[in-house]
Amino acid sequence: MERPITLGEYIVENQKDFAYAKGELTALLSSIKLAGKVVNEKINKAGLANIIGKLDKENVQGEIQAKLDIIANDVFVDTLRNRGEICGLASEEMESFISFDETINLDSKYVVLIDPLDGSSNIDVNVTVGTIFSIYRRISPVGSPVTLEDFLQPGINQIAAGYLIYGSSTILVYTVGNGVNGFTFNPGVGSFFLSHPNIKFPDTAEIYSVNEGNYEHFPKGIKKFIKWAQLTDNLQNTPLTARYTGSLVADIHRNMLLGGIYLYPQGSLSPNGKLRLLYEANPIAFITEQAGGKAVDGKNRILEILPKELHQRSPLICGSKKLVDRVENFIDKFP
Ligand code: AHM
Ligand code: MG
Repeated sequence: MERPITLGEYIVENQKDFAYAKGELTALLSSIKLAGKVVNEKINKAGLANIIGKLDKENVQGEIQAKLDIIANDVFVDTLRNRGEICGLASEEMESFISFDETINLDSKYVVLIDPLDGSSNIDVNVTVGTIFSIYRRISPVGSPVTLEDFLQPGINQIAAGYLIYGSSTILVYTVGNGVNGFTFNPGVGSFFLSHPNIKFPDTAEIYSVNEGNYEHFPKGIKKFIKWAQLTDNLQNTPLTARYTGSLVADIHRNMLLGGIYLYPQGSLSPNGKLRLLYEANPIAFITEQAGGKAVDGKNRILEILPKELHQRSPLICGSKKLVDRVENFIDKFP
């Protein structure tokens, strides 16, 4: 039997494949791994530690924050600040970005964008949640405080992106632009082990994931796609299977392993969709493309959208290429 490879070993062994083959990025991924372990531990104990439930506070987008949202945000911010590999961070949970200029981190080249706890409305009912991250090279000169433009980069500039999925197992999935790999956490040993090498969307694509409660508010092309998915003369000759958890990471992870499509389109209830371009759509689009899939907003490739603000929303249609192509055809035909 082959010796299992830990995430730490894998990162070091594959350093040469990184776009910027320096130890800094390796160290940064290790810090994300460390923060992920801490958050994982807190999620596992949430029901015991009285940290489920909501706070009286709203985040910058007017959404009620759960206690674990804030805890997860603090864990990632503190870990990444203390370890010194990045010069700035922006989070879905914080109004503005942070510049780590009070520390030595100004010499770093990288910024991180993060959704520390995605799908947090699922926490109280013990359903899977996730953390989503992406890493960019700063645009402003090294040695100066970071600026907004360091964060408002199109997704094609991502150096790395990934997610942690806190499900029946905890898995860290990431890409540095040469494929996607997944590592399952062994809590007994305290390490992540390579369990899903070179993830690719399978040829079969049998699942669609969308909040169908919003059906009446969707554009015509999306409605046509959903009806087509339910017919027996679609690509599969059998209706597609509907699966939707309300946790983006869970829906994306399943669809990437089994073949399928995730849709959060724009509609009359949410004219720009719901998901955040920088913290959710871009990293998921990078991973999806690296796994052989496709991610669009209905008109444009997600990774080519030029962001204008930190908390910008975007529709997201992403998954197996042939299903995303099919949605685009319906949108063209039924504008
Ligand atoms: P969050 O970042 O506030 O958790 O919101 C994002 C989540 C996604 O994980 C999920 O796909 C989507 O919102 C579900 O939204 P809805 O409940 O409108 O279907
Ligand atoms: Mg989120």
